[in-house]
Amino acid sequence: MNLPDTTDVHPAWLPPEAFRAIGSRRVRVCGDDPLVETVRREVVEACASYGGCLGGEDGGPVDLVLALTTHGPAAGSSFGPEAAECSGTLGAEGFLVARRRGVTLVLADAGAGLLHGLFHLVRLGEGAFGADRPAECHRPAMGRRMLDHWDNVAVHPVMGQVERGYSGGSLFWEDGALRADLTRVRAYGRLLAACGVNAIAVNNVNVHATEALLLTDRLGEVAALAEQVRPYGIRVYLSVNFASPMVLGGLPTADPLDERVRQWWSATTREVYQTIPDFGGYVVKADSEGQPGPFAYQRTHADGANVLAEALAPFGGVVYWRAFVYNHRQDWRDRSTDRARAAFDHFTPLDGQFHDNVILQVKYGPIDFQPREPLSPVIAAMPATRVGMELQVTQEYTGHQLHVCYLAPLWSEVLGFRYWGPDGPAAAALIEGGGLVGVSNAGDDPFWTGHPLAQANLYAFGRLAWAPHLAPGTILDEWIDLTFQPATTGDPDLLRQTLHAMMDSSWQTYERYTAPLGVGFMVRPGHHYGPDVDGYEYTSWGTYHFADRDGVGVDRSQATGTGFTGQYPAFWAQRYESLAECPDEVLLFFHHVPYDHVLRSGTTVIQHIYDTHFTGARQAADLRELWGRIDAAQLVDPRLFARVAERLGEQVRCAEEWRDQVNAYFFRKSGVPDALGRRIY
Ligand code: GCW
Repeated sequence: MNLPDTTDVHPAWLPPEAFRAIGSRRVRVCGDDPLVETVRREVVEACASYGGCLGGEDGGPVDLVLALTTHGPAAGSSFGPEAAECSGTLGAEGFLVARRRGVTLVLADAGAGLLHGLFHLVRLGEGAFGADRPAECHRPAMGRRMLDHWDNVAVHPVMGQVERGYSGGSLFWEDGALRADLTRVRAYGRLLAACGVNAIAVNNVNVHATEALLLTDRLGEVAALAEQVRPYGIRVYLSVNFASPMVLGGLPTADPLDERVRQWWSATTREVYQTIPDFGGYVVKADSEGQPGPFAYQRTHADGANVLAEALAPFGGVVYWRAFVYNHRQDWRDRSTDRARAAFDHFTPLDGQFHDNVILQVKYGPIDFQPREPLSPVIAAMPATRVGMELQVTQEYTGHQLHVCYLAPLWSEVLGFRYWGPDGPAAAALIEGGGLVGVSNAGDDPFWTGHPLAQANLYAFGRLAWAPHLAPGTILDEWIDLTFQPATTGDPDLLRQTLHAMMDSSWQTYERYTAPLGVGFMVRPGHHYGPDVDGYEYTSWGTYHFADRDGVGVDRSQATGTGFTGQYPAFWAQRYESLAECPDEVLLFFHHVPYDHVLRSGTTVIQHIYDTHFTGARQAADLRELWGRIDAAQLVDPRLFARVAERLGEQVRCAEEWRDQVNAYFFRKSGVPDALGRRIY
């Protein structure tokens, strides 16, 4: 099988030129494994373009050897003790890179590792073939690095083909049917493997009637998708409806403790594995936003998750059970219910009750993927449970891929957060067992992600899941180097500087012109784009800011509020509780304060709101200016240039709208004028 040919589609971070360094070498690939075959194919293709050659396993001089350690004697012995010592310790996906006496070596214990090693060489480019390199071992920090697709098979009347999708239609389905041509799915798998992702859940966690059938009648479609991504070491998962035994099996109940239900899940799962032997497992959104779940039978979420886990266990599958459980039918007058508390209250009493092959999938913040939230306390509170963290790559709350918002700095902060203070472990270490899950931002758009610069978010998600300590700027450099090869740019330095200037702090810019100080949710209800300060204030969704003439924010203290601060380990419980010590950026998440409250930064809350909104909107306009510099030098593909330019126009407009609505709202509430006398409507 050849590499995917998707000529009308932007190649993202794998343009053919990225393979120039490898493709111009004499290469040997050693090992027998389907993924080693993929490596071979990649090398053959690269050599066909750039004049190199793939040699046999013996004889002849070579510049590059890619070998499984099982073939080590032929390959690695001359690379010294480091290479020899690594053999057998690299694991399923790790690899070693070294260079000595003009030969570059990549060693891996398994095919997936060799493939990751190949893509590492792609990142290194000519750098892999220069001076000697001491042996360097790379292993992923987390074994599970998954993207969830909120794709519907049938177009949903409100949510469309892809729920919260801003990149066109689904890569998998079109108008109710699996796409006839799945070439692009294969190309997607290749891109994902090249940034480190190794799993995809193919359908929406809100499992509607048509999509429920993927588990049974339409399983062949899932198998077809699995076939496309398998050569890139990617396993396929399915979101399933908790009520499947009723909806699909005709049983009168979905009670997880009912024997018939147990048997139904076992038999159904057995069939899944007969069709897709390397199937990954299930993703479940239960008792959440109207989805069915174990509460209907007075059972716990551990009971619910375990019945699926038992069915999957004989085949090595896992169930990702989402912790996004809260009352979405709350009475806004009810001040005792706090959505932020919900996941902790529901799940921590169940710690230790989940089977080993259950992963509790927890959104990084306690509410819902806002541009700024404190970390979910659940991640630190369930030591006897495998916990995974969920990030949102798709920009539901960060500008719908119409705005530039490079999310690696946010994710990096999240992964580095230390629940027990500076001497405790980082959040990344707490999720090693459950891994990282991202809601994908990819679709059938020719640029994959709607906004071409949003490709960097997809790339960064994979890289951070593999290596959470990587600096966002380093990841951005990798993405720039791969995506914008010298052949496609006139002045690479100008391009690099400009993209850094635009993207490095674009998340903070977005934060400045939207909801202030961690209060969140001032978006338009429903689609969640653009400002509507009171849009959710008197609704059932549990996302309020409580602004009145005197102040704003949610009192979640233990002393006088909902007590949410008490869900954190002491180090942060104390800091969040204390008005004086609470970090400014999340102040309104934890406290209701008067407008003249002085922040740690020295300004008052009201002045901070005005200042950040004026600054943020101006910075959005600066982005457009910066992009204009690129045009002058004609550095990038004109279609890409135009797409970015058009979206920057919308970002500037929308940022001004945010600025004016938020400032006007708080001026009218508070009556406090802007100290700098700027125009507020
Ligand atoms: O943020 C909310 C979204 C819903 C989504 C839900 C979830 C798939 O607005 O569209 O549903 O989160 O994570 O389940």
